Amino acid sequence: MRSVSRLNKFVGSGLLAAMVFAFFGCGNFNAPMQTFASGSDLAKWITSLYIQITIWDSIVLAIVLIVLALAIFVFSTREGDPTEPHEHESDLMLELAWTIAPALILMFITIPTVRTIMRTQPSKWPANAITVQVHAHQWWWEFDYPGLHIATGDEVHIPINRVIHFELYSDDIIHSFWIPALGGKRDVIPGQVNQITLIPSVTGEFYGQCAEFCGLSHANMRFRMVVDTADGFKQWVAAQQAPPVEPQEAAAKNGEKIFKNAPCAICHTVRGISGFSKQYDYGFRGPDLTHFGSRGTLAGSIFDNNPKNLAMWIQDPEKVKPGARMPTLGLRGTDLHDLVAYLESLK
Ligand code: HEC
Ligand SMILES: [Cu+2]
Repeated sequence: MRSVSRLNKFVGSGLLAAMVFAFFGCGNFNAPMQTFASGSDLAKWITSLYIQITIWDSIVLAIVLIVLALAIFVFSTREGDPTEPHEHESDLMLELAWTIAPALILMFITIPTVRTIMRTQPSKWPANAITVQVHAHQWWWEFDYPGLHIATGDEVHIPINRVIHFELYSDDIIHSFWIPALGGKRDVIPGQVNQITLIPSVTGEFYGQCAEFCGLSHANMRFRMVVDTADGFKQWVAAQQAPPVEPQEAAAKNGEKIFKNAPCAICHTVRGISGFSKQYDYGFRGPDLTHFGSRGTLAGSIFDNNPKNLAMWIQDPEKVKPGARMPTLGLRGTDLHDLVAYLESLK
């Protein structure tokens, strides 16, 4: 029997169903980390390349499927067909065609690919670009604005329609800097400074993620990138440059004392209260907490920043984030409560 066997039919329809499901999965355009949002020039170039290649691939797929269908349903020998299929020794035209056609298709794919690679690796950027130094740590991101004297952890603000130049440093092992909606990704390598330059074109909050396996909490190494309006960015910069807020309530005041006397101050900077000298950085330095209360998330952006999560974090960092490089310091009860009140007051 030449008819399609039952097993083949079963496998075939299974594959078809899987493809349909996968296709619907791609349709969720509200996902915070999807790459089709194209929130910057860089992301647009990459998405456009992706679409071009997908179009060429789809044309090839369609041609192959049509030829395959013709071979199976039109040109195959039927049962009881007396004529033998005729043999082709060689056919010059056919051979030329299937040599030249793939070469052309490869050319259509190669030229835009190489052009996009060159475009996304500029060696020059305008003098008024905003430089952000990104330091990757196991397992959190530090953002320094050398021109603005600001340092944050896990959260980076940039203004819309300005050239943003990220310099990528690693303080330990290889990480990869990736903000799916704004383009990327680029390796962050110890001893080498890589860079990414982009112009954000929409405001909003976007999630970034380390995209290179870097140890136990690799999957917990996220960050938030907030694209502000020009005015919003100015306000944010002014607020971050301001000295830390003086605690007002009794609990927060007591919390400040605890912070100064506990080992927290060895690893964390709160400007004017505790300083961390990069000279003594042995790999366990923690994020700058000067304006910690103004941030939306904590610990590699895996928890929302609220008193409950903060208390949970300080009580036992390892328990909620495997391998976390912040020690458990045995704080509980009123001490913990007051310390949390202090940190959250640092708006
Ligand atoms: C040995 C150094 C060290 C000490 C001591 C330390 N921390 Fe940390 N802390 C870290 C590191 C490293 C991180 C980042 C961990 C991560 O996200 O994986 C961190 C993260 C944090 C965060 C989250 C910040 C953010 O933006 O994500 C807070 C808040 C914090 N620590 C508060 C404290 C407090 C309060 C104390 C004192 C009770 C303390 N830390 C003691 C190293 C330390
Ligand atoms: Cu990493």
